[in-house]
Amino acid sequence: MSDVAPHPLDDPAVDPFAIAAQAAEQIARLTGVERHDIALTLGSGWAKAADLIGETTAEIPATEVIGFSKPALTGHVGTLRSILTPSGRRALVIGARTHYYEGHGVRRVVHSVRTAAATGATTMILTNGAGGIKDHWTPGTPVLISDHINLTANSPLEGATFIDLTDLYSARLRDLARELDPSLDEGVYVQFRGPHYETPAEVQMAKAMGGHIVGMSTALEAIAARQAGMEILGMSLITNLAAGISPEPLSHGEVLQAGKDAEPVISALLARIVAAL
Ligand code: 8IG
Repeated sequence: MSDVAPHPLDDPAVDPFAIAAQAAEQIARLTGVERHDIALTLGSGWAKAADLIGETTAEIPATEVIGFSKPALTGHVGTLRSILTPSGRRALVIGARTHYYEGHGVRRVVHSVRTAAATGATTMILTNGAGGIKDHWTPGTPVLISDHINLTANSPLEGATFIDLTDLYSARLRDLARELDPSLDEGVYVQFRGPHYETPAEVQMAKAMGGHIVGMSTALEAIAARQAGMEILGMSLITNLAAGISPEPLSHGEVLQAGKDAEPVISALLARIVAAL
């Protein structure tokens, strides 16, 4: 479509960190907040947290900021919110996630994380809705991500950029979350490309590899967040048992409903975590 403007991140000659820096400047101007301290990406089931972590002082459509793409899914809000927390910290809430399965490349997937880092955020909270491999995780269970297995066969790092991923998901932040809710379980997140859900055989493969959670986001974002030097907290809302773990087939409608039902509880939990950071 020749009437669509080319996306800046699609030009290999463009430095993605320069675009992220420009995006951060635009956010500072549009929100009137010079620097943010914490950033949160709210995935399916987590959006209500934005209303609970503090006072929203500005909300802007993500498409007004350079490098952000139009949301692929309705129900994915597509805004950036600046929130003042009760402890006086500035949180940037990213309600606009670009998924790898959209096929626009990894640069666009991790642009929000790089932008968050460029706004000054040193903590990155990544949330998602996902499938559970542990059969006692009923739909609506929030779990901490302890580590990940990246099955996308891709990386946000370009060239010979070697980044250590030991303790990628901060043990300190997981401990802090568990202090607030000792019942929180944790598991290894396996990112598949999607957008199809896994076959039961693929879920068994993920389990045999040491995985506990299956999803379509977060791992690539976490790598970019680590590259940017941020401390990362990852949380999944288990909205369904992964294919074949329960005898029932997966339904997108049920996934959405489980997310809706759990939303008030997990959003309140996330708000308490942010308050304790
Ligand atoms: I919500 O079962 C949600 N997202 N890969 N598998 C994968 N992603 C998911 C699933 C799931 N449920």
